Amino acid sequence: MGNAGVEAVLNVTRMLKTVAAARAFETARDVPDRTPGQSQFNMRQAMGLDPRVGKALSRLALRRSGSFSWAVADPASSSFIDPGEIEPAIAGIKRDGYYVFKTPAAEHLVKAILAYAEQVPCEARGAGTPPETYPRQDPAAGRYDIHEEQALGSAEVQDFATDPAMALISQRYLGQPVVMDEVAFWWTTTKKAEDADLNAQLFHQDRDRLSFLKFFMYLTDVDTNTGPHVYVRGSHRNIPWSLRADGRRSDEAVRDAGLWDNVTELTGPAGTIMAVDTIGLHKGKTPITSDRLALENEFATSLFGMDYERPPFEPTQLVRRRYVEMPFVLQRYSSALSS
Ligand SMILES: O=C(O)CCC(=O)C(=O)O
Repeated sequence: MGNAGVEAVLNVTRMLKTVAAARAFETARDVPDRTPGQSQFNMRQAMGLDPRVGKALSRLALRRSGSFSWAVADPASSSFIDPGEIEPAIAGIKRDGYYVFKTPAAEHLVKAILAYAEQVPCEARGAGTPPETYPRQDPAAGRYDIHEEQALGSAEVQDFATDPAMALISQRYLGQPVVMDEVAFWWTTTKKAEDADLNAQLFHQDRDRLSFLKFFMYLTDVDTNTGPHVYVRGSHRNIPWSLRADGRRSDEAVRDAGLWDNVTELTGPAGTIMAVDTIGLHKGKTPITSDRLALENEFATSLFGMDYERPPFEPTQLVRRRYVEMPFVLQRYSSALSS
C-alpha cells in the first residue's frame, strides 16, 4: 500500500476515534473547557477524507433531543437579516456553499461598527507587538485582529454575534442544534502580501469544528481590489483528492485541479452580509488599493474541536433577553451574563 493508502486507512481509524471523543465531550456532565490536542488532530485529519465527513460525524456523534437546544429568539427581530431571505439563503448555501444577502445591513449599524473598530485595540498578526489602535494611515502588518472580548465592547457587534436569524439558518442548514462558537473581527491591509499564509490569504478549509456555518459582514466597500472573500463554488460538497490534505493551497494548485471557473470573489458595499460554509476551499484576497474590515460569527453543532473562549463583557439588554430565549445557542456567554 502506498503512502496515500496508509493515510486513508489511518483516517478511517481517526474518524471512529473522533466520533467517540465528540460523544464523550457532549455527554460530559459539564461542557469540557477544551478538547485534547490528539482529538483535535484526529478530527482535522479525518475531515480530509471528504468535505462532508465532518457533518456526517457530527450527526453520528451528537444526538440531542428536546426543544431546549433548538430554541432561538424570533428571527424577525434580527437587525441584520431580512426574514424573507432565510429560505433563499439555506437553498443558496446548499447549492453553492455560500449565499450573499441581497439586503445589506443598515447604514447606522455599519457606521457604528466601523467607528468602533477604528479606536479599539487590535493585534498585528505575526508581529509579536502589544495590542494597539489600528494604524489605519500606515499599517505595518497584513492583518490586525480585534479579539472577541474587545469586539463585544460594541453593542452592535453584540447584536450581530447573537443574531437569531443567523442561528436559525445555521440550524436548518446543518440539520442540528447549534452553539455560537466564535466572533472574529479583523482588518486586512495592502501590506505584507508575503504573509499570505499567516493571514489566511491562501486557499484552505476550516476544520476547527465538525459542522459549522459562518456569517461575514463587510464594514468597508469590497471590490476585487479591496480584499474580497474568495470561495471555490461547490467545494463544500466535493474537493479533488489533490487538494484534500490539511493546510494552505496556492492559486496554482486550485487552477491545476481544474477548479478556476468555480472561484468566486464575494464583493459588495459596506454592510454586505454573507453566509459561507468554510469547510469549502476559501481565502481572503490580499487588498491591493485599500484595507478591508470584516466581522464574522460562527455557529457550530458542538464546541468539540479547537479551543474556545468564554469572553468577559458587559452584555446589552438585548443580549440578556436573547440569552433567556436561546440559552443553548449562547451558552459561551453564560458566565458573562450571570456575573
Ligand atoms: O479574510 C477572509 O476573507 C478569509 C479569512 C479566513 O479564511 C480565515 O481567517 O480563516
